[in-house]
Amino acid sequence: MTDTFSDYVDCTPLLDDREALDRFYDEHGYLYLRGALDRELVRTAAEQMLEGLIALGHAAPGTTLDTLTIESFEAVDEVAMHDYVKYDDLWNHPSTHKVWEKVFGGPVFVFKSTTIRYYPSAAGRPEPSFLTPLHQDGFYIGPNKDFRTAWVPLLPTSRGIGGVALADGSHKKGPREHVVTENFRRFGHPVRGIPAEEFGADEQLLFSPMEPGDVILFHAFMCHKSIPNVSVDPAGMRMSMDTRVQPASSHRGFNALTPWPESAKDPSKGIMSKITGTPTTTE
Ligand SMILES: O=C(O)CCC(=O)C(=O)O
Repeated sequence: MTDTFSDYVDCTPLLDDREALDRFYDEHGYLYLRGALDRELVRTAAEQMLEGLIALGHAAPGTTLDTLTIESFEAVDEVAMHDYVKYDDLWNHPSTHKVWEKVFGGPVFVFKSTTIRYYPSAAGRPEPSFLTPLHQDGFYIGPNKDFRTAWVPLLPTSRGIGGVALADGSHKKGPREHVVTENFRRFGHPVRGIPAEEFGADEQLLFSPMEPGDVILFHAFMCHKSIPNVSVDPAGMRMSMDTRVQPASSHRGFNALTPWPESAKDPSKGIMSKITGTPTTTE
């Protein structure tokens, strides 16, 4: 696998062309929409994340989004942070639903589970283990696979700040084998990813800088991974959030219905059962 990236293609001009939008999604497995979300709503979520980091003692009072940096992602109480970031106000705002409905061609349900990310620069240090290895969300989330992951930056991202890289068209091969990768851990457990040798040399990774208001949606079988924050001069924060969206009429599984702070506590259900290797009682 190579770590040179091509850009995501901007699909915003296709938003009002149902056929072209679906054709692009079927072929590439993603839709990158620039400036599609209300920037004020995204800014509010960023401010709330900042407020949480200050309230929990990881940034000094008076810190702004321009000056924010924290020592470590892992030192922050992730469950407590969820009380500050009112992401459902963004995900379920009428203006956001209008975008989802154009993407899906009908009414949608937004998952109650959202992951919030506030990653300081790790320049010059080993790659942080809380990042994600190459994987498919459909390996971890189900039982239905008709959801799409929605990933939004709360602050501008760049090659240095990092974000998420997608393997163009990789969804077309369907579900892939995931094996334990010791380098990537969550809640102290090694996380499963797609082995490098299973990933074709011809599978092109995409990554582009993103701005608040942009959103990238991708297929449950899209192979994707974290790009670390290695920013220097200036070293900036990576702040982003991701959730999953599915047709309103589809079955609602465990991760669809369970807020992140609750699901993070239960090693026998949803994503956690896949991470801990606990036999699944509910997916
Ligand atoms: O934001 C990231 O670093 C990775 C995102 C990811 O893996 C996901 O949304 O499933």
